[in-house]
Order: sequence, then structure tokens, then C-alpha cells
Amino acid sequence: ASGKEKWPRGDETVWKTNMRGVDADVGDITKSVVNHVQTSLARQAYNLDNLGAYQAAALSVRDNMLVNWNETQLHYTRKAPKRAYYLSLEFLMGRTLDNALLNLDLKSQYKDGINQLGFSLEDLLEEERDAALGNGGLGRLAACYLDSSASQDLPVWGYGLRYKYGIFQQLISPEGNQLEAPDPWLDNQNPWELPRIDVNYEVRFYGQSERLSEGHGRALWTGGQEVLAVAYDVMIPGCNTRNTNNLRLWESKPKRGFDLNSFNAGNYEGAVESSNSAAAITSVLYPNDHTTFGKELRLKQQYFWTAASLADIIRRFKNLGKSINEFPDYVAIQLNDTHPTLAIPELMRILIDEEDLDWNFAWQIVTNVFFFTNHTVLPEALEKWPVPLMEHILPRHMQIIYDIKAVSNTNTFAARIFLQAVEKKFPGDRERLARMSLIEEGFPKQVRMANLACIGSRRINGVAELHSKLVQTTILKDFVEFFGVSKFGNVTNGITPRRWLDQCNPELSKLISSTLKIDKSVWLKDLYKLKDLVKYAADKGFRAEWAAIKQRNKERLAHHIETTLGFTVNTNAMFDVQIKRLHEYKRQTLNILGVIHRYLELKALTPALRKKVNPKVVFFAGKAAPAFFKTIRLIVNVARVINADPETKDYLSLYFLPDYSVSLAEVLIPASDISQHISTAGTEASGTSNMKFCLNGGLLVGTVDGANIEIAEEVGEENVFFFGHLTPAVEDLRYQHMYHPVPVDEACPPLANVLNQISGGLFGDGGVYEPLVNTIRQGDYYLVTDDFDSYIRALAMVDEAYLDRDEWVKKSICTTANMGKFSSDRAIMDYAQEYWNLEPIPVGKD
Ligand code: B1N
Repeated sequence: ASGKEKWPRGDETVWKTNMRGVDADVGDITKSVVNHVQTSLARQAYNLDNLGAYQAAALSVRDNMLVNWNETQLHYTRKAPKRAYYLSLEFLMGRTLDNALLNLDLKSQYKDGINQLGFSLEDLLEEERDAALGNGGLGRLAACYLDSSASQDLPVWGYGLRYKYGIFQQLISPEGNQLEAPDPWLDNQNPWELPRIDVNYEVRFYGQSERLSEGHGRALWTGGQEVLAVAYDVMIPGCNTRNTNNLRLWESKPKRGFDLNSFNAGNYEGAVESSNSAAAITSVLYPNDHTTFGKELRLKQQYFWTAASLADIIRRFKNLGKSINEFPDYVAIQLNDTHPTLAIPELMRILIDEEDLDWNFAWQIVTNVFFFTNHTVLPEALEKWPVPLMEHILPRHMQIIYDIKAVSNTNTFAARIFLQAVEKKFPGDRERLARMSLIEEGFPKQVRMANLACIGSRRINGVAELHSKLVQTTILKDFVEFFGVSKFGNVTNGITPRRWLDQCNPELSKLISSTLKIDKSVWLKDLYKLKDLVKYAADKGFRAEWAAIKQRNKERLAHHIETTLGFTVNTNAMFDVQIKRLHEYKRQTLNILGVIHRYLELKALTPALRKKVNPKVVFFAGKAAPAFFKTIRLIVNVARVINADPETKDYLSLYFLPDYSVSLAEVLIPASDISQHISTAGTEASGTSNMKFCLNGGLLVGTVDGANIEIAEEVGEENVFFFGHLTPAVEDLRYQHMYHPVPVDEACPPLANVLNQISGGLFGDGGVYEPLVNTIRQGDYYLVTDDFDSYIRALAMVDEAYLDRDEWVKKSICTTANMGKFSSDRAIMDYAQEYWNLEPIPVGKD
């Protein structure tokens, strides 16, 4: 049908002969880059630096992506398939240029072209700032899922916020304290975004909500503050496909330049204040990970983003000319954790107040559109909003939430009486009612976002097998008993092999393609193909090449550290890496205490025996929420002492690399021999860096937690170094700590010795570390004491295994070979099939 459509305007041949395709040869590429230097940047060869050349190259690549992007969007519009929308408050994209060149298969042409213009592509890639609009795993997962959606030809858009400042830049003071600086990532202009000034929506805050007719449930929400949401589009190119999806990020702006009423009344400051507060909404990403603060601005961010996204989704749906009851046949909305849960009452508001649907009908639509992913069972991370704050900022939504919850017998809307339905199923169980209520009693009352997300969604999933089970047996247990277990599922997280193997480890990627004799475009999109590498593990020559690549990746990391920090790293050592947000449950403390233990043991050896020890370099990186500053300080000061100790420094050294980012991960991960994923069992929902290390042939030291378990299932337990208590034991141990505490000196003498050395001042003023040391001596909620012996034994086994280098390399190969399951392509197809009911819509294939 598309071929016979009438051309919308002008002379079709003039249009069509002038429409460009993708530039695939070097001549076209240099022409386009020079053209951008000359026009977009208004510069010349005489005054062009690396930054300018990067920008011109990026704009040229962007032009190519736009060709595909336009074609994809037109194709989706014509085909009118069901679409999915991924609502995430965080998208941790990292850099774009290299990834785009690889996905478009234009890297070698650009390399040549950039060379001809007198620059090096490698240098230009380093000019790009990370787009760091996320805290950690949750935000990076969203970015991997966008890459996979496009690569799998799925009609998926992301929706998020265009923060002016991403996650803070981390600096480390000489004393070892974390300092935070703003991340002005947009200062150099961002060539990867397209401002869509014409795509904008008004979003209301505060004001009054007046119920119109009690029987029907409608209301009129007026007054308050109106803020404008303006769209910025980021193109998401798929790998080896023309499909190019969209990530739409909203920026907040005052509706008018400033508040005219105040301005007229001569209150210039008041006028500017209101314009400031509109812009403030998208000014900064909240750097909190696993903690909620109940801040008004955060709630405004959440509503601003969900309201703009829903308005946009509904407008696109309405263009199809379908009736609103078909909405769930054309739209699936994935809620990335509870952050976008306000979308549920917001869609109710639109359907009832604006579309004039009755309550039950609206609720039926809503509960068929939304899907909810939970990412943590830690109680402190479960979002709750004070009712008075919600009433103030979103009076209409608070009414709707109360209506969903309503128990009142006088209420006439049967299906919305959630608690009444619970009461009917479990008569007289008042505690259950209280647990399941959307409102937690107390001063103040609070809205429980996980409960709202759960009852308002069609299906709910966790992010690894163990985690999904824990979701169903702990935080959402009552809901499983009420709705039945089929509403709950698991989608184990995945990572994109494009960025996390091909891009970050090009030599390994090449070796894999040449060994398997298949083009990378094939195995990168069917990662189970790596399985065939297992048979080459027996091949000595292959093992040598494999090991040589690891060695060069270590040297690449060492070079990076040398040039950025000035340290000389021993590349003959085993590289042991723990990189992730600092958090008590992730137990960086266990790692650093283990390092101190190793240091004390080394000191006790004779020089002759020391020479037999396998040298090791330990790397840490990660940003900390304010409560965990002390761990960084300890790591930095332990590093200061042991790196300077002439007796031991050849055998053990330690680095804390500041300002962990996606780009730094891309250098660290391919260089690791082992990586540590050592959360207390049952606390890390999945983890995704564990997958990245293993895909790059690094072995895993870990607890029986999150996705570690499934990685071991795939690669074989003989290739993983597991330790520590299992999830069922954790609760008992905590109970014991509480009622029958055993002092550390008795429970674990080697650990007590380590703690005493810290308190005694071996790493500077011991008093500084008292609070940290006391979390272990008293209470020890995360069971450092209980797992310490087992941890040290696991590390000893690592040392022993590393001595047999041939066997080690075999383990490394077999690990990579068996990581097929952890491609985010598998994960996203699982969402498409088991949750969204979405089909691939490939461009140019019909
Ligand atoms: O989400 C990742 C998992 O792999 C990790 O195990 C999990 O810890 C992480 C509040 C969070 N859970 N919860 C958050 C982030 C920001 C925030 O404001 C919570 N992050 C995770 C991907 O599934």
C-alpha cells in the first residue's frame, strides 16, 4: 500500500532526487565532515582542534542516523503496530560516537576519512563527554534495552528527562574524601540531540481539584503552576539494521518567558522566581541510589515526566483514529521501577476527566497498558510519598489514589474498591488489609508507590530468578496471594554485546569472528553462537592469543591510569576489580578488609616466601551516597600505605579510580582477571557488570546472589568462585546477631585483627574509621563477619587457580563462550513476547 500513497506536497521527483541516503564511502564522508566544519561550526581547517573535529564528525554521523531514523518513524506510522514505551527516570548512555559508527557499520570509513583530514578517530572519540543521566545499573540497563530494541527491530521508544546536570563528578581529596562537582555535560553542545521546540505539552502542578459529579467520579483541576515540557530526541541506531528508534527526553521551561502577572505588578523578582522554578525541574539528576528522600522537586520531576510522556503517547495513539478502548492493543508502557508510577493515576485522570470514560472502563484500560519492573527489595529503597505533599502538588491524583483505595460502602464504583475486594477474599484479615493498602498509616500518611504500581499493572517482574522469587515471597507476597502468581514473572537482566564486547574489546571481538569464521554482525545478534568457542579452549595457539589480548587490555588500562592519574601499574599482576556504586549492601568493606588481611599476611612472610606469592593489583571505583564516604576514605588511605611499602608493593597494590563512568568501565572491564560481586545474599537484585566482566573473559568472585547464580549455571560452577552464606541463612544470622551477639574477636579472629589494625591507626587516625568499623562490630546487618572466612578462602582459591595459567585461560574462554543468555537482546525479546505482545517491524524488508 505504501508505494501507491499520494505524495503529500510539491513535486515528488524533486523531493525524491534530493533526499539523501546513508553516506557509505569515504569521499562522501569527508565531504560531509568538512561541510559541517564550514557551516554548522563556522570554522576552518586553520582553527580546528580535536573538539571541533569531533563535533563535525558527530554531526556527520548524526545526518546518517537521521536518514534511518526518518525512514523508521515513517515505517512505524504506516504499519501502525503496537508500540512499547520504556519510562525511565535514568538513561545512562555513556558516549555515542563509537557505538553509532559500529552499529551503522561505518567505523572503518570514518577512520579513513578522519585520517585524510589530519585527525585520528581514536583521539576524537576521547573528546566526547559521557551522557551520564543515571546512577548505576538501573539507568545503564535502560540504555542497553534501547540498543537491543532497535537492534531487534522492535517499535520501542524511551521516555526520560533531559537533565542539565547528570550524575555528579567525583573528585577525591588528598585525605581520601569524596568531593562532588556538577556535571555540565551540555556545555560543549550535544550533537546527538534534536530539539523539537514544536513538540511541547503543558504540565500542571498545585491548584485545586473540584469533583464534578460524585456518581461519575470526574473532577476539574485548575489553577496552580503550569510548566512547559519540550521534547529533545536522541536517535538510537540498531546494529546491522536500518531500524533507528527514539529516546525522547523532556526539558522543563516556564510556560511564558516569565510570569506576566507578577511582571505587570512590578514584582520583577517574583516573575523571575517562577521562571526559575520551572527550569529547576529538569536541572539535575538526583544522585541517590536505593534511598528515598521525599523531596518535593523529585516528585515534581516524576510527575512532569510521566504527564508529558503520556500526553505524547496518547496524541500519537489518537493519530491512528482508533477508539480509546483499543488503547491497550496499541500501547504497552513499561514502568522502570516505581519512579514513573504516577503514570497510573495520570492515565486515570485523562481517561475520566478528559475522555469522559467511566471509572471501571478507565481502570480496565489502565491495568492492561502498564507493566512494572521492580529492581530492589531493600526496604529503604521502596518509594513512599507523604500524603500532604501529594495533596499539595497533585490534588487530583491524590483523589484518584484515594478512589482506587476506597473502602467506603457508600461508594458505587464496584471495581475500584480495591480494599473491599481484598476484604472479600480474606475476610477479617485486618493486618493484610493494612499491608496492602495504598496508604500507609502514620504521621504523615504515605502513599506506597510499589503497591500502586502493582495493582495498576498488567504484569510485574523482577530482574533475576532469585530476585523475582524474593519479590513474590516478601514485598509483594500479599499481592501474589490476591491476584495469583501468573501476574508475576521474571526477566533476567541483560547487557548489549555491541558496547560491552565489540566496542570495548575490539581485539577480542576480532579474534572471536576470525575463530568462529562468522561475521560479527551475526554473533553480536545471536550471542549463543559464542558457545562454539568452547572447543577452541583446547587449542594452545588460540589460548595464547586470548591471553595476549587480556594482557594488552591490562596495558591499555595501565596506560590510561598513567596518563590520567600518574600511577605506574604493575601489568604482570592479576587484576582484581570491584566497580559499582558504593553501598553497604554491596560490601566494598568486605573487599578492603580482605585487602588489609592480605597485606598483613604478606608482611608476616619471609622475603623468600613472599617471592612465591602471586602479585595482585586491586582496583576500586564507584560513587558514594553521603553515608558511605568513609569507605572511600579507608580505601584511599590503605592504598597510600600499601603502595608505598617496599616490602610488599610488588605483590599487592591498590587503586581507587575517581569518577567512575560508563567510559571508564569500558577500559576497566576488558582488563580484569577477576571481578568482585559480593553483596550479602538476597540483596543485589541482579547486577549487570558481573555479566560484562564474564563476557570479556574475566572470572567472577561472588556471593550466591542476583544474576551471579544464573551466570554460574551457564558457565559452570567450576568457573566461578562462590563464597558466603545463602539467602535463607541471612535472616537467621541477623536474628542471632540481634539476640545472641558474638564479639568479632570470637566470631572471626582474622577479621578482628584487621579491624584492630584500622582502629590502631595503621592507615591514619583510627578514630576517623570508628563509625565504619562499628557497623561491623555492632549489629553487622550485612554479615561481613559471617562471610569473612569464606571470602578469604575463595580468594585463596583464586590464587591457586591462577598459578595454572593454562587452566585459567581455559576457564576464561569457557566463561565468555557461555554468556549467550545475558545478551539484552534475549531480555528485550522476553519483554516483547511475554509482556508487551510486540512484533518486530523491520524497515526495508517489505
Ligand atoms: O538495578 C539494576 C540491578 O542489576 C541492580 O541489582 C539493582 O541494584 C539496580 C532508586 C535504584 N535497584 N534499584 C535501583 C536506582 C535509583 C533510585 O533512585 C533505586 N537500582 C537498582 C538493574 O536491574
